Amino acid sequence: MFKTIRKFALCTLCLAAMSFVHAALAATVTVNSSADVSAADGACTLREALQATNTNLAVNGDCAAGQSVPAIDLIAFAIPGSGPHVITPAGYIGSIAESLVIDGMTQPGAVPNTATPDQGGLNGTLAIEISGANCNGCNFPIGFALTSGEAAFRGLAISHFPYPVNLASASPATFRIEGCHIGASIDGLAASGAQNAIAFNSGVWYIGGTTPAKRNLIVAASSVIWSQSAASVTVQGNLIGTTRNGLVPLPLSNDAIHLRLFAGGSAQIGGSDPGARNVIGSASGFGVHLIGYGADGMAFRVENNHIGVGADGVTPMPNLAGGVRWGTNSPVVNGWPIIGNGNLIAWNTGPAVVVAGGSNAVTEVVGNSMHDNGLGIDLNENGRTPNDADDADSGSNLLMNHPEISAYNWSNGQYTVRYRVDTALANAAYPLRVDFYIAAGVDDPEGAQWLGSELIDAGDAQQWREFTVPGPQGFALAATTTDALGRSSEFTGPDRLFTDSFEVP
Ligand SMILES: [Ca+2]
Ligand SMILES: [Ca+2]
Ligand SMILES: [Ca+2]
Ligand SMILES: [Ca+2]
Repeated sequence: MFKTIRKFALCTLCLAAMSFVHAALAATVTVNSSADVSAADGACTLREALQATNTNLAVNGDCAAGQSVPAIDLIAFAIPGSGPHVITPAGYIGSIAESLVIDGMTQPGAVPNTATPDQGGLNGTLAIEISGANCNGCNFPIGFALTSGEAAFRGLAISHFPYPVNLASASPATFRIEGCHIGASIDGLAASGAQNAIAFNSGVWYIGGTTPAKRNLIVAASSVIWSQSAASVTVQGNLIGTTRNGLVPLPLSNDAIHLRLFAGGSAQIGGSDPGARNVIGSASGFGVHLIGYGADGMAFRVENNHIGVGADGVTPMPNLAGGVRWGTNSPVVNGWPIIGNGNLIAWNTGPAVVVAGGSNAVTEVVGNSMHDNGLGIDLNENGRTPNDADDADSGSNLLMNHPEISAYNWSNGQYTVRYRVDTALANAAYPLRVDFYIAAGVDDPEGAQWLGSELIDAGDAQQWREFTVPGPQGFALAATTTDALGRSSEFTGPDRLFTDSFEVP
């Protein structure tokens, strides 16, 4: 019998690394007052500093002039006295008109986070808060009017605004949110009144990053990140729906990350870098909800996150509707979305992963660790879908049949599994890949620990076969089928009959 153990390569289809050329920082305009006035009073306020960097003129004799693009101006902070310093504008401060970094970490007393996602929550200290508590009718403190270059918020707590970071206009510019508390208190212990913390309908967005100093804490009442656009979105290293320790839920009433992306849009949530992991929990909707229209399938990735579980990988932080949902009615071109490469998806009330929207909805779901969700993988969003003879049915991921395991045993450190996939050649793209996992439990047939995989070539279609794979003794197994065009099945099982003996059908 032909048999191949195929090593699972983490990050088989990573996005090409993106790189950006940074212009040198140009003029630095230093804010030395937490007041909100614009007057020749010897103090440079944030309102005046924004004017100085936008107009590239000195303001009131108090704030130095910025420089013109392509220079990227810096607004720094040196407010006297002990912090934290709260800037409480009485009205909208203004819009960023050209490239600019507003960096709260420059304020004495601010300490950047040094904890990696593996080490847990955030350990830094912010020193600058922009609060909307006195800003009647303000949706956000500072808008974005730039149409090129980049704008960044760094090391800021933005609180008491309904939409703290908001881009309503069309812009191809780049936007970075790094080391901030968005919609969270400056101490990182409470939500602070945001509806949607970060909302945009265009642009190239980097929310967080793979270095500790870039990790954000982001909470909201509705969705943390919301877009309906052709934006490009990279979300890495953040704590979403939790306090700064990554363990205490701060509930959301909608999806935590809700991205309805049109052709040209992309989403990278997490990534193969260990520093890319997000913690995503506490949503009444899904942890990550991606909806694609005419999407580039290579441009949707959810990898290496904790979804429904805290930063420690243990503490439940469930998303009620489920972990991740991919939905589309439009054909996906150029590859297919991937939900895999080490996500831990646990404790969600609904399924760990939903693929919905008919036969155009294609998503590879491989290499995750799942347990204690309402269901593992749900194709067609209708609960467990049984296999059908020859796999002629259609629907999300073509309702790919899962492997039928007739028997398995364990000896000498490995499992021997007798199984087949009842999928006729005409009804899938061969070769099929079958992935085996330690199941979360005999009654919980979600793949909790990936063991190995093999390919079934066209010549072996629908035949019973044996596969041997190393693994720890005494567990039930789970398995999925994935065809050569990325269409994954639901999980095999549960089957309690053969957990401790090998029986030939
Ligand atoms: Ca002044
Ligand atoms: Ca400028
Ligand atoms: Ca189903
Ligand atoms: Ca089927």
